[in-house]
Amino acid sequence: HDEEAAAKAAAINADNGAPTIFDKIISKEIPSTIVYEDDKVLAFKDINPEAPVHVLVIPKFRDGLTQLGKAEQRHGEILGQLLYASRIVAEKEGILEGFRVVINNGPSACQSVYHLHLHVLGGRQMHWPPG
Ligand code: D5M
Repeated sequence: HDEEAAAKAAAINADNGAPTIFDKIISKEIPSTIVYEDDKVLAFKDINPEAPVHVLVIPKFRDGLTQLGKAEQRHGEILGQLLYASRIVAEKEGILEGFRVVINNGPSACQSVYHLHLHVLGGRQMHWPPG
């Protein structure tokens, strides 16, 4: 249906190396509510929150990481920094006691933006399994 078609179109664009909306968030051409920032990582509130706390953590330099499935050995350091930044976000947002980190990889997982991002979710009781 529509959601899947949009996700597949986005995946094709990603394979072409097309910029994404996150480049404009990093350059601050598009405003966002920044929760944490350092020289490698940016964390900002998701525009369509699925929980009281919903923050996206992204690398400032995509470096081929359109999605987790494209990760290579050389990405190990930034992958670790992203995961650690998600913990900093959880603490800043007051959800260190219970939070979830999600990466949607590819069309069948409903990835819509092809610039790697971690979703940090919390502030309510989370459920398992996810949909
Ligand atoms: O998640 C992509 C996420 O990106 C989705 O939850 C909406 C969010 N998004 C898209 N545009 C914006 C802007 N402009 N600001 C903040 N958040 C945004 P995925 O895992 O690819 O489905």
